[in-house]
Amino acid sequence: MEALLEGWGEQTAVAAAGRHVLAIQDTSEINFRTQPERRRGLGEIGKGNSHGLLLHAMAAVDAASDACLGLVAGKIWTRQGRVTVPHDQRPLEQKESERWISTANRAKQVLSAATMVTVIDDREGDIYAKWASVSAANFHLLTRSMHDRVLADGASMYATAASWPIVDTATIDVVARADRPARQAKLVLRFGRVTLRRPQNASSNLPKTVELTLVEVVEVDPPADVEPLHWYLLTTHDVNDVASAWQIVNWYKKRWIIEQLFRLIKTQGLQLEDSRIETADRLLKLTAIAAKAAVMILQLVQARDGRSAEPASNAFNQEQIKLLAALATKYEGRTKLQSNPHRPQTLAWASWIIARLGGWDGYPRTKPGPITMRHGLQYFLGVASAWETLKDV
Ligand SMILES: [Mn+2]
Repeated sequence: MEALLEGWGEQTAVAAAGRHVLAIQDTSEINFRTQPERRRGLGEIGKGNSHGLLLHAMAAVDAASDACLGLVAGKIWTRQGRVTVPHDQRPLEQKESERWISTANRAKQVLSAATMVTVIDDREGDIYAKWASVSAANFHLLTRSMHDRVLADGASMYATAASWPIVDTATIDVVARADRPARQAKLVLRFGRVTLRRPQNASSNLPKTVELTLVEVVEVDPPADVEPLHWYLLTTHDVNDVASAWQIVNWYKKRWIIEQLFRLIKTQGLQLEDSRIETADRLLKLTAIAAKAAVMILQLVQARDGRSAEPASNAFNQEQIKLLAALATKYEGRTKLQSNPHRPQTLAWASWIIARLGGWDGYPRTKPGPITMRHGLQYFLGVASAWETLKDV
């Protein structure tokens, strides 16, 4: 398991060199079917009414292009029984929330060749110990605030933000979700500096205060029955003007890429939750492999239009790239329309080949999706491992 998780970051470390990397982390519950007499070794998830495991993953994304560069680090576990000591009375290292900090710290090593890193977490990652201990030069944090906080001067953080002037407005398209239709939302923007006071339940080894930037975006005049958009984004980045405040909002919006990865693992590609493997130990390993495969699928789908200049090495090693080139000749069509239009050794070129292996006809009128890429990858990785084996015979 350790080796599988280590392996997540190997190619990512190389791909990250010289870039500003958004290191986006989140947790997803993987639900497996069990019966009371057959739990497959799996602990409780959700509200305790289902069984499965938890996948915490961090993905690296190029801040300028949105290209997914690979997985960075993470953790996969299943719960053993129920914890009886209340959350507040446990030291951080005994809480599951420790993962937000340890994964961010691991990113410092894996992404050491990046020019800048911004770790992005949803509200669960709003932990004082993280704000107080993780950031470093060119290593930033950006997290949506979980709850109001007391500032060093005793004031409420949210009330303080409300006293700042509105510096800009914008109208954005909000996509439809199960619980709400698509709409246009009018947003107002404020930002400023805040000095957080160490909460009472935080370790007294941590600094008494931490200074951060707070960017608030809030929807005005929302339609009736709709919960208005309201984000308080805390970050270690300096924000001195309206453009950099919107930049923070835009980086935070990239968080959906990790949600997309989880969808690829579960419902939109790999159907991991349908696995029939019987033991938790093997399901944990399968999940680590599925996460890596989901990243490759995402990279291939992202590259299919040929608009990026990303190299094939973001997803494949040198041996695999040689094999891709060998297979490519077999799939060159009789017509120009059916030939690989992308520069060799690019990710777009690899994407075209994998899609062909997955059953795509090569005509640009249809675009290969995640399922096609999954089939192509499965075939390709099978051939690659047979090739590896035969080489040494
Ligand atoms: Mn989350």
